[in-house]
Amino acid sequence: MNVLMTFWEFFANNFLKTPAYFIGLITVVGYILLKKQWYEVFSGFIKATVGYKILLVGSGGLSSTFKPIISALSSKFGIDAMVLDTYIGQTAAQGAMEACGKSFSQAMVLLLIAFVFNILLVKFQKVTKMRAVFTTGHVQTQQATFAFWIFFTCFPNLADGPMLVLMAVLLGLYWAVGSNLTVETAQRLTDGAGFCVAHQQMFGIAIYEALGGLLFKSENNAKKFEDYELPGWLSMFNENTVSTSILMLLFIGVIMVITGKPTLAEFNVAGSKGNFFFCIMDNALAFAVYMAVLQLGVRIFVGELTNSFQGISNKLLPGAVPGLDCAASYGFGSANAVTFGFIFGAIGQFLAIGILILTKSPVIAIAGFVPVFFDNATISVYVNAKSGAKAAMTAAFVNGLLQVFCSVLAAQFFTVGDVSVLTQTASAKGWMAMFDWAVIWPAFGVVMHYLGYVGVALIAIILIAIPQLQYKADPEGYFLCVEDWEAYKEHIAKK
Ligand code: ASC
Repeated sequence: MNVLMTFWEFFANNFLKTPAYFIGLITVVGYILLKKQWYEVFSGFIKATVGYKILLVGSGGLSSTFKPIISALSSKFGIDAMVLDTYIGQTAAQGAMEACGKSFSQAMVLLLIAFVFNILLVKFQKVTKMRAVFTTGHVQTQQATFAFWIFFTCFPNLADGPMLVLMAVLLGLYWAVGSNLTVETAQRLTDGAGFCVAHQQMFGIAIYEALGGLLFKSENNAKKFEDYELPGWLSMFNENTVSTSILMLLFIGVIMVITGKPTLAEFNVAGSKGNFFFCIMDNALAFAVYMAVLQLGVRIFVGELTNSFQGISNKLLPGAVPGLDCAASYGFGSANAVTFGFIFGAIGQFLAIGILILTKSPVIAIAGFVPVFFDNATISVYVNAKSGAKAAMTAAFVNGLLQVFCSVLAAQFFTVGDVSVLTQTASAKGWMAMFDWAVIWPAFGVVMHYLGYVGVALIAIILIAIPQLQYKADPEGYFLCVEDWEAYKEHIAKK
């Protein structure tokens, strides 16, 4: 048992929690199974890992540039509140767990069992119809901690062993079913790049896409961001780098002017000690820079991963698809969808926070960059591809509202005695305000809170049924979609 735990800790710390090496490892295993030459395996590892690390430079750069600006804006208004952020949310949930005598390593064991369960569900996909394996370890760590907290508040007296098993069943199902839900749409967006989404808004993508299809035009009739051909001087907006930069100059510029130079300097915003105009320009233009970096990284690693994954999906896990970080999707589709998703999501969040303040809500939330940007941009990219630009902007705006309102309610609802994610030190009051964790998991929690074990069974049954229904809708195309994208396209055209 000890040897197993030591191995797991090594694996979790060096591979699972650092997706760049995990993706590299998958590439190596895949190419070995495909019996490639050693130098092809080696160069595959380098390209997959370096490509992923470049993606991280892009997404990390976005976070490190805009996080302090958003924090400075909140502090300008003297708001002491819980932060809507995945990392602060995780710290808060961990603090709450520890206050109740549970340890973080229990969440890591939960992660292990749920991950193995995810793989088993895919292994038996003939029965389960689940095709996707989660590979986004840093997100899985956050989710394991959060799932632990939500579940524990519903069954505080359950012994550790049974609790871990029940939690792992739900979390493993959530990973397998959620990422499986995004297979078709990710294949459509990327024209068969061979991955799906393994992040924090997988149900969100499916729900907003379905609503977009109902309320807006769909597929070929919808006007997407990339379809707008602007005339005359406006044509400069047709170029992504230009449009992104101008939009960010306006949006971030307004935020920075409202916040003011002294507050920005307090939060060490880059350039805030120099000329204010250039400080604004520097930060706003950084958006276009990091987006370009991120997309370069995606282009480098996705091809490698897809090719090598055929080894895994031929030999180890037939018909499996790797689930990737949401940022991998930004390498495809319209870059303007990313920018507008961010802006409209932020407007929704700011409006919701304003309403909380005006109505004197007992809990006030402040925006954190990860949910405002990554959640809304991802939803916008997918909704744009399906139902066009208007649907994408609407979805991001509505999502911004939900992120705030639902997180505030959830943070207050899930308590054990007087411990909650709000009772920690001020630096760690938070909730993971990504769609699935602001809406779907709290909904699971409410069901479990009121129905107990019946609720757990009910959620498991619903999750198990989802891929079955997807399969039923198109039994011929369902596995073809991942096995042979070109043949799938022909199949869909015939239908
Ligand atoms: C998250 C989280 C991040 C980002 C990143 C996006 O949920 O914790 O660091 O999104 O995965 O690329």
